[in-house]
Amino acid sequence: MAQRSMAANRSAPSKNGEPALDAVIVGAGFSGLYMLHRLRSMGMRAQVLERGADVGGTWYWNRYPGARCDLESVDYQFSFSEELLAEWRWTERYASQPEILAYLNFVADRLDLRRDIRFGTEVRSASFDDGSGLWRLTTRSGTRLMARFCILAVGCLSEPKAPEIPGIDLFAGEWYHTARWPHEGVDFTGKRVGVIGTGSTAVQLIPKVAAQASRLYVFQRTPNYAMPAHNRPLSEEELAEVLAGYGRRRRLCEESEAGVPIAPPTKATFEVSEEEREAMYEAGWQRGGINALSNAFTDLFTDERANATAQEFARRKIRQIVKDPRLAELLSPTHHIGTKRTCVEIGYFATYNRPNVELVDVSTSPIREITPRGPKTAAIDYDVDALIFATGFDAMTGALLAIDVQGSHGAALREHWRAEPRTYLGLMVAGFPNLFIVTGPQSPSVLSNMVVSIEQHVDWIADCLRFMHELDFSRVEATQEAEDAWVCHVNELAQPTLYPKARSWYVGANVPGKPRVFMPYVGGCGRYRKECEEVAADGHRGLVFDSKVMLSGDARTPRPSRGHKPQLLRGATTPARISGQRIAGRQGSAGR
Ligand code: NA7
Repeated sequence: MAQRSMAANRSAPSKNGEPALDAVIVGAGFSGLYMLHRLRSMGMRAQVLERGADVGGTWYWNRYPGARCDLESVDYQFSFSEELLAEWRWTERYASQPEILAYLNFVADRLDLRRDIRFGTEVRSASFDDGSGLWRLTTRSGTRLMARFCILAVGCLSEPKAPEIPGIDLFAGEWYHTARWPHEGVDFTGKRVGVIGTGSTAVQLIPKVAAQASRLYVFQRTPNYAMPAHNRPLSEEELAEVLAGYGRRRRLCEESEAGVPIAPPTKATFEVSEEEREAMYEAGWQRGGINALSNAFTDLFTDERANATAQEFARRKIRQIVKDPRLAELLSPTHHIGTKRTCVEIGYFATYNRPNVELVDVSTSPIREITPRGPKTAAIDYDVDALIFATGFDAMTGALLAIDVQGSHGAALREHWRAEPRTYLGLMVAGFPNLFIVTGPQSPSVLSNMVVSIEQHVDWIADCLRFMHELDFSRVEATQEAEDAWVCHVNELAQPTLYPKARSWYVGANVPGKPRVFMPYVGGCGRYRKECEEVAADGHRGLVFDSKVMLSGDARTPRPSRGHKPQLLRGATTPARISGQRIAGRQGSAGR
């Protein structure tokens, strides 16, 4: 007899007679691809809706010159499949955008994911129908879909933010936003180019454009800290060694703060002598990477005086690289290091030694408008042929709120989040049944290695759906109490740190009118993972299934299997030759 799959359990017909999907996933980046694979492997009928013309998410859109991951490539990949790990070869310590995009295409092909992805499909609205218990989605082109579960895998940095400068429509030259870069590339040879912004994106882009342009004006409002990448090719031997110990390496990532295999610091800044401190910072600088300095001491994110020592070290490095002391001063940040996203650079500061590059300080004299000739400050009219906006994103909530999401009884997510984003575990929202968010606000998300966090979120969601299937539930929702307690917990963790003090996109400061609240969970990947596992092991505490409120230690809830990691349903589809076997080897983590 054929085994019953999860799909057979609860598929309900939609009004037009089409069977509703079990799940619709919005977004085909790392999150959406793995979510689709997990759900399919459990026998669910799932479909991904993706606004881009192909897979990749952030790596599909951000094709600007110099785009590269700021985490080591061997850690910025999926770990759930031994075959994927064994077959893919990273060529550099920090993978470039084309290589990461090629990797995601490889994953999509290898897992045969494309047949369940609708490309060029932008979701406009998603609303929960209390009567049928289904989500109804509409797309920009008017397509309608129904699904039992709606999973938003839209990414944290996917809603580009234009600068609030009037006049761009009048500009006579060509202009680009880095997050919507032309696929055919742009040749700036011999052109006068203006770059607005000096965040991570601009730090990667500027050296590349400077090498082509006849003249490059960099309009800087706030300088940023940038650590050396020390990028280099990866040898076959090095890759083989990493792969041989990958399970252990990944476990370190999962248990770490930031999702990278770095041991946490053990000493406070002033526990060591000045010489020892200097030596530790120097060693970090020589290793390079985003955590070069910020992982040196335990108190760098809580003690302003401690943080100042790392700041001063970084500023000294800038003074050593940039020959003109006036420029070095302008390029020297003053905010608490790490509280705005630290950049990773390849020749960024040295670019300012080039004769064709001019740094324009717009901190005191902002760009007032874009004229047909270019940016205009109070003092100067700049003449450029091309303008590049490296002005970032409406981060963490922008892409979620771009969709008109309505939960039970028409409750609007935009309203629910008017004062601040509110979630349970960053995964669910009270009043929005059967809705999940991958790497949502109040999860470690942007403070962590996104791929490590994505795997954990997707696994948690898939396990929750498995749990529902086993108990024949069709509806799940976070309770208001659970959400309130989580928001409180997240805020309490962030409050004693220096993070909320910065004018960063972490607090929404880059978007006028956005609530000023620190959005990520600062407790670290390891602690967060434990909290999620405890919730699941405790009968999914804080969730309501159908009308049954799950309480801590609820006796009527069957205890999940050890580690609460489900086996594949017999009879469910498993993509050819991909075992889904996780190699990290954590207790109870096999069998996917
Ligand atoms: P960011 O980090 O938000 O940087 C945007 C930059 O644009 C930043 O330097 C802003 O200055 C600047 N900006 C924005 N509006 C203006 C105006 N009107 N005038 C001058 N300068 C302006 O975005 P990125 O794309 O670099 O990086 C985002 C993340 O993507 C990154 O952290 C990685 O995780 C990947 P401000 O600092 O606001 O003064």
